[in-house]
Amino acid sequence: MNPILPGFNPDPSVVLVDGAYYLVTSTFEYLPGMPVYRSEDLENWTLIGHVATREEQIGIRHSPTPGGVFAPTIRFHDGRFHVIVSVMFNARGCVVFTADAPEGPWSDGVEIPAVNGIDPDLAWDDDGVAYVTYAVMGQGIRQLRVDLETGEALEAPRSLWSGTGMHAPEGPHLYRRGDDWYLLIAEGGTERGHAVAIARGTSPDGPFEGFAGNPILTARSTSSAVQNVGHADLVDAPDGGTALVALGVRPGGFTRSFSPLGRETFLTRVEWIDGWPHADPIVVAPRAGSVVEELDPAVPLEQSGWIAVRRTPSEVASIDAAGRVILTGQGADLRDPLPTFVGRRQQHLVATFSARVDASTGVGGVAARHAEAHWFGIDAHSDGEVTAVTAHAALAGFTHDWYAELPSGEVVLSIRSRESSSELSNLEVGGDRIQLVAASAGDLSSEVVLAELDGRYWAYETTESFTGRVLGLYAVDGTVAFTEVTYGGSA
Ligand code: 6LW
Repeated sequence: MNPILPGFNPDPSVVLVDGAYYLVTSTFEYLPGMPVYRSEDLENWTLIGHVATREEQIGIRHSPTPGGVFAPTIRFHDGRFHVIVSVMFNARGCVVFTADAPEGPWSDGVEIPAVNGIDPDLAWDDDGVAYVTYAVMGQGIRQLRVDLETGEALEAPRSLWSGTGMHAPEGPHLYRRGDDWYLLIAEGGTERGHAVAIARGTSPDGPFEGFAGNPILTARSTSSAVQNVGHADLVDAPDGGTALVALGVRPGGFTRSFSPLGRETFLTRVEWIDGWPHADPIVVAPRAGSVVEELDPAVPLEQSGWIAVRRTPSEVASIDAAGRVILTGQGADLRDPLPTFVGRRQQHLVATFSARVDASTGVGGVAARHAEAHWFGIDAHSDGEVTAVTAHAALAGFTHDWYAELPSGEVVLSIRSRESSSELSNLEVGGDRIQLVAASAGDLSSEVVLAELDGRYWAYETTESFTGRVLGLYAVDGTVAFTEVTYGGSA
């Protein structure tokens, strides 16, 4: 099964504790931040909590897209789980959180002001001294010893390795194996050139010597269905071998290709030969069949993977006694940095998201968000006479609307996407194809397709965000009630 965590889940970091694996990923401008997934076999994962359940832990209220939570590392030391992260375009900077249990609660976090870079890693030497290894654009991989209780640096940052000479060495992780220390990094940039490289030394502070066989993993210049492979972490596999988790995208297209879901988490195996790791190429193997998931109002939105922009889902939405999701608009749409929007990751290349909407006291509907300048949606407003339905597409500062009228009353609003052909002879050159659809709830045969969109323009490659597509509910004005909130997907 690959991806193991479909939908945007980049920069995976994983730790093995007492026979269970715990994995965290980047969440940028969304809350709750840093989902913690648990698995016993590295293939089947369950969301068990989040590191940042309170906005104050990461302070992203004013961090512009694509800032926020970049690339956390999860480790276990002295009976406690640790997650270290850089919160970008934000005063908190590098923060280390701790918890007794991986599902939380996680601490408020200790800032480490001396780390002025991205992708911090945590490792400890035999004396229990903590090493933070991180990346600074243009300066390679750097490191310093830190007092994790106070966040104070125990020395000035040192240069550790600048990789094999490729662009953007980043995403470092440091491991001890026997008498050796290994420094794993990503390089080449988190686009099609991405790659994983490794170096070895006899102590955690180096010197490190690069492996002559680097990169140990990349998909660049291949026809692999998973591209951008990089930003990896190593862990002992259940069978005693070594496994590697990495980010990758599943682009649709011919030579130019586009990834609506963003960077997902994939798994592969590693063999050690003469003291160096060799990773198997990542093979895409989506779960067979299709899923239909209807929102269960009895489960808090956060626990079923719902997220919101710079606020927690429970700050944006409530569930009323009848089990309806209630959103109250503030006069702003998804262009706003604090939109009234709650959503969930699109996890399949073929997906449908729909809700039954009572817009008799407000304006709201369903939307797909990538960023403030990249989203599309369809909303409704009913008065006693008609239900006015408007589809919107926002693309890099341009917006376009389509309008239809249905009989007054509740409507079912849907977003449907399907893969486009990857043949050059076909005019559908990549990305996916999207329909924005409305129907009267009492008469689904009244269905109107208001807009058909070319999904190349709402993809990881074209939007300003580091995330992927998030499908959800929004309100612009007044109070809007949603029922039958349903996600369906395949592949
Ligand atoms: C992350 C960097 C990268 O900090 O993209 O994949 C950045 N690589 O390592 C955001 O995910």
